[in-house]
Amino acid sequence: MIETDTIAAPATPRGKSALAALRISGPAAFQITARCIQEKILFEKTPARYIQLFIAKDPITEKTIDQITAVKYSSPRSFTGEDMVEFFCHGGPFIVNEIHHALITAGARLAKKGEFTRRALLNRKIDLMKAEAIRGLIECNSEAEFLCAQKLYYSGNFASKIRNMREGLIEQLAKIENFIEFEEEQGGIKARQDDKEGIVSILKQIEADLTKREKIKTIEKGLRIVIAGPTNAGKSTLFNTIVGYNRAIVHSKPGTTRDTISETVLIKGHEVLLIDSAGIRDGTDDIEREGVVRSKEEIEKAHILIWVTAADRPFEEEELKELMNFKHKNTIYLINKIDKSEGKEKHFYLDTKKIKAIGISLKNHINNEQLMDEIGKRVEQINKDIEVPDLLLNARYDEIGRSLYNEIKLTIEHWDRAEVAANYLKSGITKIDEWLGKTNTEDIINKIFDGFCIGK
Ligand SMILES: Nc1nc2c(ncn2[C@@H]2O[C@H](COP(=O)(O)OP(=O)(O)OP(=O)(O)O)[C@@H](O)[C@H]2O)c(=O)[nH]1
Ligand SMILES: [Mg+2]
Repeated sequence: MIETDTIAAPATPRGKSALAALRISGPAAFQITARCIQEKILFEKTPARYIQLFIAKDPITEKTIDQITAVKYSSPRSFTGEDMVEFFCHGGPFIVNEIHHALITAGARLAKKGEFTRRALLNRKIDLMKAEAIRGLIECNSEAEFLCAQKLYYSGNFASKIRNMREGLIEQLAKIENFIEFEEEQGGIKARQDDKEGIVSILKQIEADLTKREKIKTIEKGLRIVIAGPTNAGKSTLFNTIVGYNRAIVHSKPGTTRDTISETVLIKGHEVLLIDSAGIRDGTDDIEREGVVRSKEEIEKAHILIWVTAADRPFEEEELKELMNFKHKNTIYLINKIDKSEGKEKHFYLDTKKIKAIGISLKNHINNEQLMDEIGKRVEQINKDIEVPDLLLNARYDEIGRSLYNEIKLTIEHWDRAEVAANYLKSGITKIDEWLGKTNTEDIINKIFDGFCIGK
């Protein structure tokens, strides 16, 4: 499909930065740009894919806007497949606005969300799956999402992998249908067991991917690191140390923190939600008891738990009970306030339970670095343990994979009733068609592009 209008938009987010980029695409991209450049002839003569310095100006008032670099891409050798120009200017929002305004004044129109990529799709520069991969790359917040998006992006012809699976299912369907015809002549419908193997192996393939996906999903919204422990142990002090400012109230009175407090922090390049919680003890009032309930809920949801206890106080019964409850968790045990006492009894007790604790003084900065290293290592380990699925590389594929799995499972379960099995299998094939964008095409495309930003 050939678009007749020419679109323009900033390609970098609004805000102050060293550089900002803008893009223009469409049949009039070169003429419109030429009107916004002082060195019009030089621009027209500059070959495609050749970077050149220019002065951008307003096409009506001739006012100088900024010194820029611009690169032309001639159709079809561009991202959209149309004539395109990319500009780089100084990264001030005012300058970006002025250049954008100049392009609009000269005849371009403001691009809609994801319109450049949509044009690339319409012009067959990319397929639906590449468009989804681009969205994935832009949106990923975690290593897991990044690796999935990358796999999709670099898979070459990812759709052919899905088509192979579709063919596998069609083959099975043909077998069942043959069988129905053949058996009906003889008056009975009972599929043979040995024909089932092919479809069972497809089911297993999807199942393995769904398991990998589950793991990814648990950390997709970011890792949760929860600081918990008895009251007055130094939990809020630790929380403040990690976030880098006095976010939580620290006080010598036990029971200071009553609600959970959270902040996003970057640990070894990974975004992590750090949560401070109310000290665990038999609360003295309803509010404190509610706080303790919340702490326990947070402990349940934690990917990494940091248990803080104070060296100068013995273990309370409530704390020991809790310690045993979460032994299975990924836990870092801290014995804080070693400036006051060595906490020998606590170390000894934990040793008997084969638990290694770090002695620390948040006040005197003893072993703070060792602790930060340990947290970093655990965050990296969780990210390393992730296995990238073969096919279920984003939320849409996950959803389709799940329905496909159910249809194939039902097919297998009803294998002996060939007609019923054939119906389930047909509905599985419909799911694959949806995956490939053969059905509900417009809906799928709209869903993908809804998540894009303007200028992409
Ligand atoms: N001596 C010493 N005092 C500390 C250390 N770390 C924290 N404190 C003090 O211990 C008291 C309690 O600290 P918080 O960080 O509020 O403890 P918390 O575990 O959050 O307490 P709750 O919110 O009441 O459960 C404060 O007076 C801190 O200054 C330490 O390493 N050594
Ligand atoms: Mg506190």
